[in-house]
Amino acid sequence: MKCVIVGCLAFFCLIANAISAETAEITQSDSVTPLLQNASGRNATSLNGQWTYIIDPYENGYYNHRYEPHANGYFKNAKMSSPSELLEYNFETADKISVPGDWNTQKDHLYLYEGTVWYNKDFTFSKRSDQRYFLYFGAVNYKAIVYVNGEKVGEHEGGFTSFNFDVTAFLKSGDNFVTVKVDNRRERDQVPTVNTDWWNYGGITRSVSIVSVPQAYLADYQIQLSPNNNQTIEGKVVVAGALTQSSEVTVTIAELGVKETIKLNNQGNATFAINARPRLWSPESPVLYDVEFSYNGEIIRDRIGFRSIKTNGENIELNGKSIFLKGISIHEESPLTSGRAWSEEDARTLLQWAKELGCNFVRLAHYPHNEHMLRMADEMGLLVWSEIPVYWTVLFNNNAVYKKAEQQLAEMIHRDINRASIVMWSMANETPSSDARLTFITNLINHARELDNTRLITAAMDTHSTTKNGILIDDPLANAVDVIGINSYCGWYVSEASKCSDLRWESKYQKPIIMSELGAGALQGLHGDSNERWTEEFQESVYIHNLAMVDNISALRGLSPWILKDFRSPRRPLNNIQDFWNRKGLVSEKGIKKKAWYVLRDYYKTK
Ligand code: GCB
Repeated sequence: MKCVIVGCLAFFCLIANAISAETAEITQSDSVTPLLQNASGRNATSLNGQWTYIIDPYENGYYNHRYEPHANGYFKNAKMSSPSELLEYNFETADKISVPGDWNTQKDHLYLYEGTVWYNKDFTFSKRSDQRYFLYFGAVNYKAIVYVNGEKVGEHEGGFTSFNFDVTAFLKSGDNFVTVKVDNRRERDQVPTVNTDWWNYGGITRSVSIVSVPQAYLADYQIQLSPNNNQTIEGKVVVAGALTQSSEVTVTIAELGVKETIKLNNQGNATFAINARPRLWSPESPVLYDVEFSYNGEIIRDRIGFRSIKTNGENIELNGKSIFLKGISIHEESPLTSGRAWSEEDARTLLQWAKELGCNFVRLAHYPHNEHMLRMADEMGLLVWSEIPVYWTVLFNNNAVYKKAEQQLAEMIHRDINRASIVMWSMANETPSSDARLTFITNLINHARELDNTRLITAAMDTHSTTKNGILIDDPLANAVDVIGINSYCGWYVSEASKCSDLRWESKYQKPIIMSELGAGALQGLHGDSNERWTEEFQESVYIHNLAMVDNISALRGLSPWILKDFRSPRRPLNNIQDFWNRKGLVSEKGIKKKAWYVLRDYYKTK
């Protein structure tokens, strides 16, 4: 038996075609039950659909008039038993709202609302004594306090990551109700903080379901190509609950002739390594295999791609070959209707646009996107940069804020660890340089590498020094990442488009560079001179000169211009031009292509 260093699984002892069992760690945050791996691949009852809601700006449903938490808040879903009784809320007669979905675009009067809204859903359920039940939320922006049948089951903070609670003890056979207090107020000590350039869409923005698993269940698994040997598939399994029933997990990949029985150790964990020769996943050939994990009567199905990603000097290597990342940045906003995107159709449309543009890469900004985006990227063959909302000026010297960022990082990695498309975890966007910021983000990087060091680490930076001919990349954070992301708005926020082509970039670091943002605003349909701001011609010219500029950056290994589609932002009030839309999209909010679209598409044809 020999110990091999294999990236994320560095502590794994591998025996060819054999299974070994060791203790592995499961990611968990303090406030919620550890996230079930692949909730969407398990037995589940959907709670999507119409919920009732009550707007509660003063939080009457939570605090009494002395501002003490209510024992009988709205979460009790009380009913008036006699006309003389006073109850000033009633979910039964309340207005309805769709889940998933943000409230801002569903209800005109909530367009700009930030605060508390109570959601309630009545449902009937048939409970089995041999099952355990998890109430699973794809995401709630920003804080959720969750109740089942009037009892609190847990709370979660962070608007873009999935979470679940074990509700076995709270559910009953027959009539049940779930109540969620959703609060999307922006606060200085949150991640993100008060100041962003996107709409603060509130609500239960992604799917809700009750997932049922056996009493002893497979809680987590990880499966991937060994970073050092493309004839080995390796991973780990973690079982939770009463461990007495079964001591084996079976992994089947029928197409590869794999059926392995993995022996668990007495803590219910095991690592494994299997000899196999999968065809490798890549944008040209996004091969996915049907993988089944079975344990204690439960079969969990997943679709898995196998590939490797590394840097080598200034190169990024996918499956051992240098690659140039032809990308575009994307916000999680519905392609034609705006509002927070959440559906498979939304994901398909957005990513299909990226494919049409000639992309092999997307930067999913500025927070973890819904799971459909990642699964669709796996299917369609798009490499992904996935990011947490450590954006601009979060409180870098505040440890509680650090913990929130770390929790979101862990939740993002945990949910998406098995997606071949994700090649990069991004820690931050445009954070002003300081010692506190460097410590904060370096700690995040260390944490990300502990959880997953099979992928690359990046961050989008915008602090550089100027030189005689141009710009020197010298942000100390660049030392800590694998790939340097650079946001630069030559011709829009600085300088003039025609001067950008001659700008020379130098870097102090021998690392790959991705131009993670560049761009300019244009109102689709507005035409004029290329010097006239907001015209399509102005944006086109910025693209032409910036693409000439980036061609001179010797370590450039990709770009993801800003941005695929116009998106809503309260920072953008200019009448008749912006009207609360950031206009840097290559397509309008209605999906109409602007002139710059064709410039980028033609550029990618040459790459
Ligand atoms: C940036 C930010 C992005 C903004 C963009 C803009 O640098 O990273 O979130 O939306 O600029 O349009 O100003």
